[in-house]
Amino acid sequence: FKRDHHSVGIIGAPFSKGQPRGGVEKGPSVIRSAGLADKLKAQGCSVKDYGDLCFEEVPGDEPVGRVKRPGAVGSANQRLAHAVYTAKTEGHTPLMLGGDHSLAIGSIHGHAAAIPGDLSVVWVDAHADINTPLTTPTGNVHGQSMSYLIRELQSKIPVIPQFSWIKPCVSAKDIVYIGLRDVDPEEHYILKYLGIKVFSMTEVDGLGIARVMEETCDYLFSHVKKPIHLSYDIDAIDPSLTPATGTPAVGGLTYREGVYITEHICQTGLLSAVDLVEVNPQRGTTEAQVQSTVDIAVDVLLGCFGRRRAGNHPADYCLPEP
Ligand code: 6HN
Ligand code: MN
Ligand code: MN
Ligand code: MN
Repeated sequence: FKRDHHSVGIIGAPFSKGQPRGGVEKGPSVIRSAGLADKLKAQGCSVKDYGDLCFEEVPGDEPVGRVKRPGAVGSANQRLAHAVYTAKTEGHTPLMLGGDHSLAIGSIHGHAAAIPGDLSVVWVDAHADINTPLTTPTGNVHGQSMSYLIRELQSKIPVIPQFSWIKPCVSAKDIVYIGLRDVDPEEHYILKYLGIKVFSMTEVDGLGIARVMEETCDYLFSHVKKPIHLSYDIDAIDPSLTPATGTPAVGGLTYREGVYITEHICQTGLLSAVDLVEVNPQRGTTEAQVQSTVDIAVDVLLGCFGRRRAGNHPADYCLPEP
């Protein structure tokens, strides 16, 4: 196992229009304020902060079919795709701070465009976010992100002019879900129909997180070792720990399971881009609830970029001589 040195390219994406609740656009600022960049540097990462993206207002942004705010979602993701592409081609590991999970469309799209072959996706979430525009029960794009990206699903996706720039870039066999526990019936059908690998909370309970991560890597590495895109929805973790999020679901990952996933993926040496989404400081009822959510989000990210609970030291450390 390698543990490589990362240069992290932080991209803030203060965007909330993939769902109806205000506040999730404040995710980048609360995660930054918790000291993310300094903590990454303290553990030996280089950090380039690209700042927050600026998203345009889209007037008269009427739904297309059931899909809400297609103009805002389409243009924000196109901008994000470009930013992730740039960070990646400049040699950084893009870290996208959301914002809602519709942003995975642009993040994965930009990542895929910047690397020569295909990537694999590890999607850590209570939800599958794989509704098509025709199955979505809510019209919210944060519950549909994966459907636009999966090659095998394209015949089921109607034309949405604001999304016409999106080229499907992920194969169903290169996706692993971890933490699912709130999946719509149509989504469950899609996961089965495409044969997508899923470790729901039932598998986390039955196998334990160590087996789940071993099997995740065995599965993804069975052919070629592709760069990993980790898309981490904070609602994967139990809402008793991370309550400040828009669509909490009981029965989630413990803190230790949530961090173990990141430690394991980090030590593969294949982590190539990360999303951390759905932190919403307006959804906690107390300041302590918001703080807990943000602190855990930061710990998840530190785990992605080399922090080990056993401790760390610089590769060139020498004991002081008396
Ligand atoms: N998320 N399945 C529901 C929907 O609206 O399609 C919930 C989606 C939640 C999305 O948490 O990123
Ligand atoms: Mn999600
Ligand atoms: Mn490519
Ligand atoms: Mn979710």
